[in-house]
Amino acid sequence: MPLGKFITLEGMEGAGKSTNLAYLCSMLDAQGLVYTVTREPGGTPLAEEIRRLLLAPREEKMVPLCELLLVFAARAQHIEAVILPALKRGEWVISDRFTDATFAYQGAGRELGTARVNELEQFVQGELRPDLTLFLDVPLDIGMQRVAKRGELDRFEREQSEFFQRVRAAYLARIEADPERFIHIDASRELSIVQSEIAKAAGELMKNTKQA
Ligand code: Z5A
Repeated sequence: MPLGKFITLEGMEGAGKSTNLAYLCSMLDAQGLVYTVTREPGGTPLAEEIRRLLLAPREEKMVPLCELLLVFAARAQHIEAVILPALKRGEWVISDRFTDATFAYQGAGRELGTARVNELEQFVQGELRPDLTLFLDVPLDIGMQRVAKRGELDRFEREQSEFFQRVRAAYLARIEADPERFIHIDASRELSIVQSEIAKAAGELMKNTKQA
């Protein structure tokens, strides 16, 4: 049985990952593909508990290294319990964020650098990498306006704009380094335009999979 395909969605705050993930799933449904939808941090009951630890605002400052290790602890559980079993069953896996977010938020946002993230990526994931990553890009002010409408902000959403500028720069650097895997989508445009780009990218992957 060939492995399923692994697609990740990444984006700036309020870029519309959740909205577009639902759209991507509707495309897979239309093709009759079997898939698992999941998210990071999270994706299993234990990893969701770690997610709550990571997102909840608290009085005690969480040091960046603790944050990094919690992210990878959740990921280790998620990969072994959900992602790998689904891929081995031949299912597609769609994850709302994955390790590119760690390079962006912990590596750049928290200024831990890429070397430690690289080491942990190799240690925790082995050879597992996404086949396709959709990066939804919006200017900070537009994204934060969208997020503000949702009410209470989580620990990341409370960060200053310099933090998000570092996060965005790190995503752009990763896209530049691996243009085959990433699709960079300007998500400040109308949803229908954003979704037509998603349809094109996912359609290519489906076509290539059928031909392989
Ligand atoms: N994190 C990390 O630090 N390290 C890691 O390794 C990982 C994650 C994996 C939670 O992630 C946090 O975890 C995240 C990074 C950190 N930091 N934050 N914040 P998350 O992905 O769950 O949280 P999020 O980034 O805030 O995503 P979200 O809440 O799912 O938002 P979204 O999916 O990007 O947006 P949305 O809910 O689909 O859309 C927002 C609103 O905009 C909504 O009202 C939509 O209707 C509207 N929208 C969407 N698209 C459009 C367009 N095109 N036009 C107009 N309006 C639109």
